[in-house]
Amino acid sequence: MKNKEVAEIFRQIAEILEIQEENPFRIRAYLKAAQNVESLSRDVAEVAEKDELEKIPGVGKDLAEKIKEIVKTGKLKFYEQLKDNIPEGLTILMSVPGLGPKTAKLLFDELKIKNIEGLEKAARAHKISALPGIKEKTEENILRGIALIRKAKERMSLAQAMATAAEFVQALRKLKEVKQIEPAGSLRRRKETVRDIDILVTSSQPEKIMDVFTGLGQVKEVKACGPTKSSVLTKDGIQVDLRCVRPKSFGAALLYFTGSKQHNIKLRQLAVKRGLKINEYGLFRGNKWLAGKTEEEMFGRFNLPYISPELREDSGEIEAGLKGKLPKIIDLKDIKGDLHVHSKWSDGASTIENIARASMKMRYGYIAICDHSQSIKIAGGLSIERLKKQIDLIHKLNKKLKDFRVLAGTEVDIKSDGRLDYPDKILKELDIVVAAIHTGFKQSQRQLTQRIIAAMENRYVNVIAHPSGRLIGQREPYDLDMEKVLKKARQTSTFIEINAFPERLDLTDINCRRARELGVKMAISTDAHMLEQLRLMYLGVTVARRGWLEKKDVVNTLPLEKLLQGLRQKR
Ligand code: DGT
Ligand code: CA
Repeated sequence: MKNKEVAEIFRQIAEILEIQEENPFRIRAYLKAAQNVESLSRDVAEVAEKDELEKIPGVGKDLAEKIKEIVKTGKLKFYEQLKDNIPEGLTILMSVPGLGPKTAKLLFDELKIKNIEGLEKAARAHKISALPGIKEKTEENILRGIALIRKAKERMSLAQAMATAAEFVQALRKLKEVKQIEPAGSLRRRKETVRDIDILVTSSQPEKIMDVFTGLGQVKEVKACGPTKSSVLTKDGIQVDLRCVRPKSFGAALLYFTGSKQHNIKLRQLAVKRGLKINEYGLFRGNKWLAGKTEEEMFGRFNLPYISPELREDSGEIEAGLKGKLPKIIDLKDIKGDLHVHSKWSDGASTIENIARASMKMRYGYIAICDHSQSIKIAGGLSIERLKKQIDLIHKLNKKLKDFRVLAGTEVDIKSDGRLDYPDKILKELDIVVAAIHTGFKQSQRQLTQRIIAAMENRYVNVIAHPSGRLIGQREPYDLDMEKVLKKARQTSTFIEINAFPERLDLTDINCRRARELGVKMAISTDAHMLEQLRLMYLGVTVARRGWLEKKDVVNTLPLEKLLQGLRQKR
């Protein structure tokens, strides 16, 4: 997949343009295109081949040409030229999250810092805050940014892991020697980030499989090759381990290599208590083989029901299973609609009608159009007049559609003082109001928490979108008292969003679980800016599953009428 490569180049361009004090709209265009290319579920090369690049939001003629060039040559002349104009050390400094291009330039010029190590040293020695105009907090931010990059280098996003694993599984599944094949590890548990990809196959002819595996086109380096385990590095630098066991041990191996390690340890303790031995080959009493073919069979031997991989974190799932108290976690097919989608009216790519038709094909019953509000100009926020027009259009469209409803909504900005970006008299006209913070991330915990609470106190606000504001690997969550926010959500009957965008996944799994304990209802939404992104719903559902959520905890599992009741209950 070239998607990451393209996104990376576009991000770098944006940074260089920023240092050159270029037009912010132009900079934003690159960032936006980067994000959208990265989130495609298809390979961007394939999109280019079909000549459909311009369907990607934020990608016009110019960027489409640039993507084509990257896909074809692996490089971009425009970017190379830009880079030639600025020293490499400066590019490195600019890649640190939280370190703006201007400060980077200052550090490069004044302190002659040229790499991450130098930057870290200078920050620790407080040489940076000694410079005029630099706040003490900057050093803290830099160190956090460095930690973030190091972490991001070690772990990839779940979406990327799933895409990479799928390529390998697809290639290997075709072999007649492969009996069963299943990705395991943190990927199968759907953790939000994944260190390496573990794949399990069963076969009685492992050599052939390992040969094919290590010879696949996406492999750059073979780290180990043997009949039971091989490891490779892909061209993207991702490690993939393939393990081969006999069919008889498939369940035992799948259980073992899915983990988590802590979950395995708990199971082993249970086994020991019963005088049994458990490993990746099976469950044994002495040398007698008791089980191993399927996971169900393995769990059954411990009087446990099947525990979904997403729950296997040793966070109470085994205890709950023994008591018969495991939740019946939500499933993708429970979802009846998407409550946060952008159209062409703001910064999305599609017309409202096309979004509606695509949603109907997904067997949804409704979809909420939530474009940006007026002050988010950079994302084409709607003036009150335009929003009124949009509402009219949606009402007309609904008359045409059968058994489906487009909800008129907004993603209204919560301003830095907690006020909303639209007056109540227009919010009142909407079916659903989603509110979110887009600026002022550096406010104090008290201020940020208060802003969100103020928004929830508004009787028209139904959902708080991407509540923590984090971008995985790029931006830490802002400083929020999440406990307070969740309690207020419960008290005001405001729903909390689980944003399914790959780098957001926000609310996080852990907070979902806490929200559920507190009786808060959640909405799983894609925040889609193009039709294809409606498919990201599955990622949001994985977060919900890891957060132990059931169908009843998620409002967009409700049929239309019930959902509408839920939306009106605050008014
Ligand atoms: P990751 O790769 O850091 O995202 O997380 P995992 O969970 O995929 O970890 P990994 O790849 O090191 O190992 C895969 C699974 O193998 C892990 O989830 C559980 C199992 N495993 C690995 N090492 C041990 C161990 O020392 N003891 C036990 N009981 N299980 C282990
Ligand atoms: Ca792993």
